[in-house]
Formats: sequence, structure tokens, C-alpha cells
Amino acid sequence: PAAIRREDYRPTAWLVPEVSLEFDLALQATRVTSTLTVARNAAADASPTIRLNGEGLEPMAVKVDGAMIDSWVMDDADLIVTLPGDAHSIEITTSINPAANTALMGLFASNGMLCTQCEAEGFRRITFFPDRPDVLSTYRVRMHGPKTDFPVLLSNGNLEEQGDDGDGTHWAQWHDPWPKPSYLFALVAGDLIANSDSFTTMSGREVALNIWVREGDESRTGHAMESLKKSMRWDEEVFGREYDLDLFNIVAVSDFNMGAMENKGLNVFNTKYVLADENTATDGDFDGVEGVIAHEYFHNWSGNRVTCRDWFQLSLKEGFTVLRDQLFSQDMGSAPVKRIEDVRVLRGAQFPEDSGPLAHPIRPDSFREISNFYTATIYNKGAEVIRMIRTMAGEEAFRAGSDLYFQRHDGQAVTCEDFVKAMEDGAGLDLSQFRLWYSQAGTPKVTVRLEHSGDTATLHLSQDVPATPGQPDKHPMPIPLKVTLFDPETGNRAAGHDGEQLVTLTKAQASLSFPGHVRRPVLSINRGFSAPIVIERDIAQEELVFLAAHDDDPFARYEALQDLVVRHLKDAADDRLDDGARKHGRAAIIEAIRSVMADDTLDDLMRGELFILPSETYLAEAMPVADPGRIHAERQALRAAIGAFLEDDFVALHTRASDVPYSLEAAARGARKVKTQALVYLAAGNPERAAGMAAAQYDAADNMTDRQGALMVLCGLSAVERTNKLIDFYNRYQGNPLVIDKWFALQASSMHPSALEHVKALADHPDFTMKNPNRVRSLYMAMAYNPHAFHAEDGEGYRMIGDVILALDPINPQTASRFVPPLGRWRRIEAGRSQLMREQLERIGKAPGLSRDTHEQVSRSLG
Ligand code: BAL
Ligand code: ZN
Repeated sequence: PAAIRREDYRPTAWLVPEVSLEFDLALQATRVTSTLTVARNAAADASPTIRLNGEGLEPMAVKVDGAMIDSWVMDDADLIVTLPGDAHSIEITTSINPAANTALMGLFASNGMLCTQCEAEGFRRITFFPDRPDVLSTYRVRMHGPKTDFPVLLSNGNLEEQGDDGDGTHWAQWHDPWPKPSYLFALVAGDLIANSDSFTTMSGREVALNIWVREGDESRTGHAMESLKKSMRWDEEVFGREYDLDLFNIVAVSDFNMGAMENKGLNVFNTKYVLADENTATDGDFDGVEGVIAHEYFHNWSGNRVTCRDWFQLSLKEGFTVLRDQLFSQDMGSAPVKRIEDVRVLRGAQFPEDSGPLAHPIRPDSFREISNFYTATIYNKGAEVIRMIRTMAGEEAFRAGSDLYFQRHDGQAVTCEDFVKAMEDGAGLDLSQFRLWYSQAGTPKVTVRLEHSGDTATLHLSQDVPATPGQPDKHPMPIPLKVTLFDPETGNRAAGHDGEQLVTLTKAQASLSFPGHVRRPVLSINRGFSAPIVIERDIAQEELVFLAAHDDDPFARYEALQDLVVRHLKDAADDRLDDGARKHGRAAIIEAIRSVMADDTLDDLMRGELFILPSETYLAEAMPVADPGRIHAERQALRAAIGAFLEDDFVALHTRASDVPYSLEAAARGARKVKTQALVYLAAGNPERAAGMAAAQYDAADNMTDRQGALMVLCGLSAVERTNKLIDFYNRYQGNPLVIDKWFALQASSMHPSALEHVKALADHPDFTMKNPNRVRSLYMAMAYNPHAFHAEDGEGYRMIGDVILALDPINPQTASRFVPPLGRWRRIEAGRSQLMREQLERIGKAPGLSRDTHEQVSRSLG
């Protein structure tokens, strides 16, 4: 299929102010009758026909203004109806089979329940419709079905009426007063039970809240409910946004492609982001629930009340909403730790995307399959771009910009340009050059050098925005950098640098002078990760050691420690270290880790962050061409050296942390974090001792964080405890799919040399199925992002992912195509492996009947 281009956007010829849907529900044959009130769009070119998108549908009956017509035609999968006047009603009947819908788009069955996923283009699998986000309609939905199968009947908005037919069937009618695009439509029918609560909004309205789950799961919905109420309050306080219906429903479903979906008044969630208690969910899982509940709730304004004109504008709602959920989570927990986590996600997922064949701007110019553009670039880089606007504007002016955006565009389907304009007008900024962040792909690299002469320090900056597919030449971007200078002798801020400065680099090169420094100061730059870029700094190792110990910006401190390690490991993996240099480099890192361990100004959550070594993916990203085998070996060797040298310190830390009783307070969470990290280092430095300690931690655990952490460490070891605890874990949690997902993922992502063999065996486990996306991801996505398994030298990891893509594509193309990007990294990997990766892409590309999703990703990856 041809690419769809942003510049080809045209307003819709027909508007659909009202939609009425009737569903006769059955798992295998659901009958759908839709009645559309349509009217010519005066703002568009007139057309005598209306195009109603469909996918896999056949019209059983079509009526215009109440009379059956047979003049309709099909254009591929779309229905074309000729309309003589300016306003009509169109009634269309279709029949669909939700039980056969393994793609999980449109109306599908999951564990006997029916539910929908319409974003981006799933509504056209339910009924014929102008399925584009700039068609806003009010929906009335009436559904009817057997009471025993579907005791609960839900849709968007408010329940208007319901009734019992007395023959074992019943019905319900819902009405959503807020005009919305079809992608926000939702329907759920099933045997569900609610955790119910309420929230009083800032204007005093009472909102009924329900979290619907399968019976037995309701005891694990408390954290989600608390997160929802906190999100509602926070959005009022921080963004002035109030909820706008009297009811807010969340439904948890176990078969789901995404994390969750923000349908108006009826969010549908992957169970992974709803269910949590201390026995089955880790601290990270608790954070995931809180963050995703917030994200979907925040979409009610950033996405639903103000939506996207077309799918090229996806970052309008996703980038902004990710920023909003990140700021919320910063406020709910440790702000610096959250910032570091978010940067780690950006670097792990988005940077590789931006430097590879799938690179695209946060506002893409073309696509073939929109599902492929739910990317880390649209979401996470999109959030960083808006965060830069906030940094440049300041919090207050940013809020004024956001207020103006919501007020100006409420009820509209708009563009990223509309957002930027509202920010300019409301926050009082000139964002002319800044718009390049929307149009140019690629991660800018800023080279930094500090020169000192006499009493003046001069900062030399130069930027390079790399070429990306379709964008060979780039313009310099505005790059806001928070900087400060330290006096290395006193450890304090250097004179004139009590506060940090915001320096915005707008040209290819710039130099800035800072007078009054008799001693050479130490530069701290891109503090708080003020710009989503790569910094290449010409800085001495001692200066990095100084910043790792003294920088008062937690992110910059983390960054200095990371840089210290990245530098060392890059040199080691590139064979640039003789024995002396290797020893010297390791000693500096060990010393830095030891000072982190001993620094009592740090809390354990932050200490744990500082202990985390840069990932193998991040290290590979820092090299023009990477040898994943060397990187893995050097990183493990460094970890072993740290673990062996600081063995007693890590054991003491583990003992101290083990004494802290379970709670969700920051101190207790921090203790759990460093406890398992101590085991990770010990596992590398003294595997036998670590195995004993991990088994003891596993046995003593009164929560999933400790138990999973211990099992994670054991999974990487060849110890008898590994087998015993894996069996125990499986038996203990059999029947709990989310925990069994962990059991698969821990083995697939382990450091064990035979991880790939384990994955192969687990594929034959009776609990493994290709039909459940969570299970597929827990085994194969975990492996694809486990570098030492995926990059096995003989290409077995690549072959396995190739097989997965081919087997999954006919079942669930959206999930299948998500496995292509790891293979698409071939250009940045050493020659032998690179060839094997490419071979797999070519094999997949030749397969007949490939989905549009997978075909697009494979051809871009090879192109
Ligand atoms: N809109 C798709 C799921 C999400 O980003 O919230
Ligand atoms: Zn979202």
C-alpha cells in the first residue's frame, strides 16, 4: 500500500454529528447496526459520495434516510455511498465475529468477555465509518445480550436506561454527551465485578468511580483506585483540569496489545497496569500502575477534550500526556529518581530508534501503518520536547500556555502547530526555531569543551544533528542547557554560580565566557537532562570523579558516574586499554561506587539509581559500530571487579537493608532496591555466596519485590538454588497470569549463559501461548532486549525472533511488528552478526501475505 503523507491532509467532506449504535452481542456473531447523522462540511470541498472506512466487513443492509439502497459500492475495504443532499441519515448493518479476532483490534473476546480497542483504526472493524480523528460525534450505544454471559454492559458516558427482556437477555443504553472521534469509542460486556469509590471534583461534583475486574481480582485494585483519585486531584491542582462526566469506569482485560486505552469515560486497561498487591507486584509494578492510570486519566483533557486532527499529530496528545504523567509521578515520589528513570527509558528505547532506520520526527511526514508509530519517539521524545518548552518558559508561564491551549481548542481536533502557537501566545515565547524539534529526526550531539585561561573560563559548544532516513541535511536546533561551574578545591559552586544558568545553543557553534575564575572550574552541563541530546564532553577523569561525588544536581551526579563507566567500557570493548589503564579505570569506578555507598546524604532510592551500570544497549549506542559480545563481557567483568572488591560492603548493605520492614514508604522501597542491587554485584563478584544470600532473601521475602529480585539474581547463576526457586515460584503462583509472566520474563532476560536455550524450552511450556500479548512479550520481548541472548554469535537469537515474527504476524500483526526494530539495528553491529540480522529481515520480507504492519517495519529496516 502507498504511504499516507501529512501534506495530503484534507478536511473531511462529511461530518457526522451524531452516531447511534445497536449491538446484538454474541461471542461469535455480534450484529451491529449503526445510524449516522451526516452533514456536508462547509469547510471542505463538496463531494457527492461519503467514504465509510471498513476492514474485513461486509454491509448486510444499507439505508439512506430510512430507505434501503443498493447503489453503494465497495472501494477495497471501504463502503462508498452516494448522497444527493446536504444532510442525511445512513443506517448500516454488519456482523462480526469477536471470538475470531486474534489481532485484538476492534471488538474482540478475552476470557469470555467482549471488549473493544479502536485506536488508531479499530472502529472500522466494527462498523463502516469515516474513521479519522477529525470527525467528532456524540454517541448513543444500545447493547443487548445474554445475561449470564454478559451481566455487565458498559460503554462511554452515562448509563441512560437498562432493562430485562425476561428471556434470559438484557440491555443497556449509554450516551456520551461529549463529541469524540471514533478511536475513543468503547464497549465492554462481561462477567465483571467492581471496586467502587467516588471523587468530589474541585467544583464540588461527585464522580462515581469503578474499576471492573474478574471476580477474585478485586482485592488487587486498591492501588489503582488510589492512583486514580490522586491523578484527578493532581490534574486539578497542577493543570486546572476537572473531570467532566459523573462516572469514570476502568476495565481490566488480560488480552491487550497496549498498556491501556483512554476511551472517554471508559478506560480499558491491560491487567498489568491495574492489579497490584504486595504479594504479587513489585515496587516497579506499583509505579507502573500509578503512572499508567494517571496517563490515561490525563488524556481526558490532553487527547479527548482536545484531540488530534490526524494521526501525524499523535505526539500532540501522547508527548504532552507522557510529560503530564512524568510530572505527576515526580510529585508522588522521588523527583530526581523519576527523572533518571525517564532518561534511562529514553536512552534505552528512543535513542536507538533515532539513530537507526526507523528514525522519524515526533511529527512524522508519512506512514503506511499508523500502529507502527506508537513509538518511543512520539511518546518519550515528544514529552522531552514539551519539557524543554516548560524549562524555557518556567512553570508559571508554561501553565499559562497550557491553559490557553485547552481554552482555545476545547472540543477541537488540532495539530502540533496549534499547540506550539498556544504555547507561544500563552507563555510569551518565540518558538520559531524551536519548531525544528517537531520536524527534524535524530538525536543532536553537542560537543562541549571548557577552556581556562587567566581568570576566564570559556565554554565552547558545537552541535551536530545527524542525518536520518529522508533527512540528509539538518538545521541547527535550539538546545536549552542548564549549566553551572564548581570550584574543585572547595567543592562549592564557583563564584557567580550560586544558581545554575540556562544557556540556549541556537547556532552550530557558540562560545560563552565566564570571568572571575582564578582556578579552572569543573563544568556541570545539561543538568536535569534539560535537553534530550547526547553530550560529548572533553573532561578529565578526575573531574568526572569530582562531579560523581559532589554535583548537587542529582541527575548530573548520576550522569557523571555513568560517563565514567561508559568511557571505561567503551575503551575496554574497543581494546584500547592496557593492563595499567584498565586497572586505573576500574579503581576510579570502584572508588566512586564506594563513595555512593558511604554517602549518608543520599537516600537509598537515589543510591540504588547510582549503582545501576549503563545498559549494554546504551553502551552499544555510544559506539559507531558495536560488538555486543565484547560489551557484555567487559561490563560483566567490571561488575565482577566491583562486586569482589566491595564484597564486604555489599554484604553489610544487604544486611542493613534486610532489617527494614515492608512498607510502600520511600525508605523501605529504597532498602529493597539496594538489597537486590547488592546481590547483583555479589553475584558477579562471588557467585556462590550470592546464591546462598539470594535463596535466603527469596525464602524470607514477604513481598514480590524481594522475591522477584532474588529470583532474578538466581536466574543468572548456575546454582542448584536456581532450579529449586524457579520450581517453587511457578508452583506458588500458578494460576496468576501476571506473576507467571514474570516467571517467563526472568528466565528470558537473565544473565545465564544458556538463556537462549531456556527460552527455547519455555516456548514449549504448556503455559506459553502466542495468543496472549503479555505472555509473548514476557518470553520473546524479554529475550530480544537481553543483548547477550539476542546477539548470540551464531545468530540463534535472531533466528528465533525471525520465527516469532513469522508465526505471530497472522495472529496479531501489531504485536508481531514490534519485534522488528531489534533486528533493524544491524547497521550498528559488527560485521558477522550484522549479516545474520540482515538475513533474518530478508527472510521475513520474502514471506507471503505479510501484514502491512510487519511489511512496513521490515522494508524500512532494510532500506
Ligand atoms: N492512546 C493509546 C494508549 C495511550 O497512549 O494512552
Ligand atoms: Zn497515551
